[in-house]
Amino acid sequence: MKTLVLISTLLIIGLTTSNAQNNLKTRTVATNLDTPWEIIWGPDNFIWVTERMGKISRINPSTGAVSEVIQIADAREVGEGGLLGMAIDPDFSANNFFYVGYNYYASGNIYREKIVRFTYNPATGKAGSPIILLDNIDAASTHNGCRMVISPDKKLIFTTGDAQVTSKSQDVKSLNGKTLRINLDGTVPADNPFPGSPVWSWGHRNPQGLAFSPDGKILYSSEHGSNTNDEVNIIQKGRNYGWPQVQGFCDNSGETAFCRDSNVVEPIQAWTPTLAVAGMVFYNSDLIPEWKNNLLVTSLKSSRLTALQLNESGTSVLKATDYFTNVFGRLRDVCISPDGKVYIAVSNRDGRGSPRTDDDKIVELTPVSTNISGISKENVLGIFPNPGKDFVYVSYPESKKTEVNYSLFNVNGQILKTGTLKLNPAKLSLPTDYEGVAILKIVFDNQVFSEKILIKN
Ligand SMILES: [Ca+2]
Ligand SMILES: [Ca+2]
Repeated sequence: MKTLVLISTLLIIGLTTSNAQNNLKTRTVATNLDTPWEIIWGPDNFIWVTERMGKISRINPSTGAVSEVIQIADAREVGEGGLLGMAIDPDFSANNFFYVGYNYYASGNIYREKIVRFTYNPATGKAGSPIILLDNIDAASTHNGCRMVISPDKKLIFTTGDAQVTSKSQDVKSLNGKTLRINLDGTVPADNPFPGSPVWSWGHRNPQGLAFSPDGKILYSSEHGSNTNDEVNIIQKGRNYGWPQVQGFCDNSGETAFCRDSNVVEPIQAWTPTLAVAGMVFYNSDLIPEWKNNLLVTSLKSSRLTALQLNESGTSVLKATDYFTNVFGRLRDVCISPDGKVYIAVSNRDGRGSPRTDDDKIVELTPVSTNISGISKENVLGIFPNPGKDFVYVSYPESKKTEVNYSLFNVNGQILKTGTLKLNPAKLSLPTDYEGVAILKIVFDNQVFSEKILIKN
């Protein structure tokens, strides 16, 4: 009976998660982490990770080996607070600076948030020399925001939550419920909207995702809604995003007057029921073609990765597709390697999840080589003769020396045959019981290549 229940459960999970991730394969990179909050592909080609209890590590993406960089002595994990966001200086190779946001106890045991710069020592693999850039931001056991990015013009941009006092979000003198912007030395940029203030945008509830478009011109922010309306916003200088008067779009009678009078910016995407949206990235690689020009958004409660396909200018969402729903559990953050591999951080040990064996994990997502729809680069493979009968020759770029696996599909995506191509060019025998267009697909150098073959028998 137990087995039957398990099988049924697996079938249900299988059904609810089918299709969308069929083109992807997963690899566990690291295990036994505790609430990884920020993951970044570092300039040293390691994955840098913060864990909420105060630890920063570098993870070797090939071996999964975890090297501790620092345990921040005064970081305090309370509820959803602790060590949270991190950003690495764009001039890291010269100055070894990185930045973190975390919660701590100020004098009088008052829970606060601060932004601190550390210096990494490549010789020892450790970090130290903390310099406080901004501190005494109100904190609470929930709603601490604290996602962090560095803009192309080298400003540190980070989010704060309302720290459970909703009125702070509309108070431009408060640092809570805001997107904040400071110089990398902690001073306030001269072009901020309020002279001498880090406030860049306001009216936020608990934003925990930030990502720039590839050209650096659009800043996206994800934000936890209350019972309704998780949001993705485009952050503009000096603008009001509505909380707590407005949730999601300006779409009910209680909101319209405030939206008009306060020139509220509406989200580009809202979810009701809420997913608990967290970290996100802008995907612009060719490795996973279906994700090009998509925002990849992790979610905790809904335990999935959602791909938001954007219009060409990046200003609106055309389509939302869910991946890996309930496959790993709660997902906190996502990062991308320079060659387009995607990494997600599982967060089942955060006090709200159900830890599974080896949690928490970082998981790598890459394309499956043998699937029709993960395509791909064309006009790279040479096919001759084409149309072909009995066999064709396949040539591929000279950089490819060793043998490669191939799959041949019909136009419905069903496999006609699979095998290995050894020489370059290689002789490929064609099926004798099939006539029409077939699609040859091979993977090498972490890319998928495909070409049509017209089979004439
Ligand atoms: Ca809003
Ligand atoms: Ca609304």
